[in-house]
Amino acid sequence: MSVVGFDIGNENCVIAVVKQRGVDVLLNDESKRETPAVVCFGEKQRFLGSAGAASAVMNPKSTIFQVKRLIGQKFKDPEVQNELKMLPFETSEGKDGGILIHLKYLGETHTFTPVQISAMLFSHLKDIAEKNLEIQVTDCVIGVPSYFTDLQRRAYLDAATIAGLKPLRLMHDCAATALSYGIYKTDFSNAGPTYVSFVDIGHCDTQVSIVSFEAGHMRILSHAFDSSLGGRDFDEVLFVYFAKQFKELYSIDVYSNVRASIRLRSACEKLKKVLSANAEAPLNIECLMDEKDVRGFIKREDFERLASGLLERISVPSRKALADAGLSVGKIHSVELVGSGSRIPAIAKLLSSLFGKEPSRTLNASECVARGCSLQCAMLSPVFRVREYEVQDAFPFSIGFVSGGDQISTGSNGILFPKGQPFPSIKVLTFQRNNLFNLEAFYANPNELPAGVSTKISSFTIGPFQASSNEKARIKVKVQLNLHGILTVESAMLVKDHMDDSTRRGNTHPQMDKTKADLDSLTEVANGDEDTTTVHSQSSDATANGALKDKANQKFEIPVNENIYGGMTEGELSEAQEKELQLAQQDKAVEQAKDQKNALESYVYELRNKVEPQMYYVLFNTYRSFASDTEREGISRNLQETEEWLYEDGNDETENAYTAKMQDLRKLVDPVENRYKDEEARAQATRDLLNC
Ligand code: ATP
Ligand code: K
Ligand code: MG
Repeated sequence: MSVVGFDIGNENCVIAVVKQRGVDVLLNDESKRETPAVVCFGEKQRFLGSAGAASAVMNPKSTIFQVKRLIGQKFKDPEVQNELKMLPFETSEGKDGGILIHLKYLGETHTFTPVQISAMLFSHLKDIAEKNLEIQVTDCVIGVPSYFTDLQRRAYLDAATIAGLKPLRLMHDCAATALSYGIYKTDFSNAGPTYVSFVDIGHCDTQVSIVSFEAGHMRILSHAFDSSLGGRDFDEVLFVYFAKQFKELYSIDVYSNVRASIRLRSACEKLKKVLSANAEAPLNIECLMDEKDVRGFIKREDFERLASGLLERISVPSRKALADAGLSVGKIHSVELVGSGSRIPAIAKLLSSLFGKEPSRTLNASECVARGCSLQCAMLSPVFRVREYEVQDAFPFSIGFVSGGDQISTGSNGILFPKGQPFPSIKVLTFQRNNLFNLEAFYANPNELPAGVSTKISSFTIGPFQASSNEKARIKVKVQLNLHGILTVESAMLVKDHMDDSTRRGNTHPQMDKTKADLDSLTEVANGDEDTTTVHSQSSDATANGALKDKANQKFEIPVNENIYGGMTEGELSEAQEKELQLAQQDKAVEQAKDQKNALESYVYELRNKVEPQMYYVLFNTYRSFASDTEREGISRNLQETEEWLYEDGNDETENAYTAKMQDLRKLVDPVENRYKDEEARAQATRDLLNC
């Protein structure tokens, strides 16, 4: 069984696997440790990962990248609209308010959701892993940004399902990073916790977490982020600068030309990287637009000046993470800088002045998320033994519940799971109802969310059920913030006991006056203080007040219906699986045809250049008797024809067509070759006999 961790970034993906001796990062087909997050629809097949990146400029409108920005998002969200403006492919609004991507492929217009495109990427990564490990890969842990909403997390799981993966956990990027940092460290002091700040700057986002380490366990104290601040924003600063300059110098408007924009953007990204190691750097692009070659140049200090606003913004989530953790800068033992976007020297400088200490680069900046995910996968896997280590993550958003207009709470503003809640976590709500009812989950504080994100999560219909008399029934609803950070209703139970209902009423939670009539108690069953991996085994009897321990109680499971605002139905999911299978088969057919064509070409080549002189010899000289005149003519003619066919009609054919041609040729050549080989063997045997 596989224990694989995936970091699926906006720009780069990394696959790590736990082996007996430690964690390995897997190489892709190009022997690279990072695989570009690109899906390109070529003329006849899809190109995924590295191949996709290589084909991007050729197919600007059918190359999908940064799909992680779009997955589980609403088309109308203004932030999403900004995002879409920067992307060269065509999009529209889906039925569920999500995004649809339109592109031309195989002579038709195709429509895909971001979930489907992500699934293509996931399945490419799965293929890479399987090729490396030579086993089927299903169980895995996938990194997600801490700011992912319920819908985005569900969308990731859907994409994984379509790709044939089974994530044991969606793990917050920084939690994964912290795990890969903490699990091997044995030098934490016994005097108390060691606090470390992890700053991850990727291509599109910045995430900061404060983590408390003690021997044998780590606890996330806070997650903060800027979901729209990453390496690409620094590219954009350069892009705008040079676009303006080229307009003045060369009278070209790159904004009006998709291909030119893509090329300039990618040149700016390269330039930015050069500036990380050099004080100045040139930018030259041949034939950028209107057949004009362009030349530019920038100094690092000018770049830093252009980017000063972005640099300033990095300090915001850093400060917030500290404040949420309730720690002052002085308490931070070290600042660990990760994510390749952090390689800009000015970023380290800024963090250094903010935290009052030089940031460290203890971890491999581009691999730590995947490594941490693979470790978590090993810890969750029933077949793998890892050292005892406890991971306690915290959820970054407050979650509230309402039922029939009444807020349900533990006391503060309708919040059931407060921000910072360790998870997974289960809470049991008890209601007195005589009829089917609704529960509505929502993010309780819009300020905690990335801009533009809806506060709606999902709604649950509890029931129908049959109360015994005219009395209201007592319903226990078990709500879970699960290991993925997704909210679910795990179960709803109708509880019947012989105690008089009036004795129960005294139990009402004092702070829940607003819902007194409906909700008589709230019980926390488990939270992240428990080993995160053992929560699943919590039995439903494990309530804190022990009320349910009474064996006289009878419990009846009642139906729960979940309504997600967006997302895929079961039917849509299997349809997408079907479609992905078709597309993958199409790709495979094209690949196999290519392989078979290559094989035929080399065979023809071999006969012509290596074997033919020999064949000639075989056919026409010493071994004349091995081939008849007809055979000789037949082979020559067929060789000639096949060669011509390969250059013309057979340039682009199916696997079968190439195989058939190969067989035709072999049918003629093999008998002659066999006779020749037999004779050779006989001659050798005779020689051997004479020698001894
Ligand atoms: P995200 O975390 O947003 O999903 P990601 O994980 O794919 O994205 P990373 O691979 O961590 O992102 O970082 C990619 C970013 O790092 C790109 O913007 C890239 O240009 C930038 N980058 C890579 N090398 C350097 C460098 N030497 N100097 C500056 N920036 C760099
Ligand atoms: K990455
Ligand atoms: Mg990343």
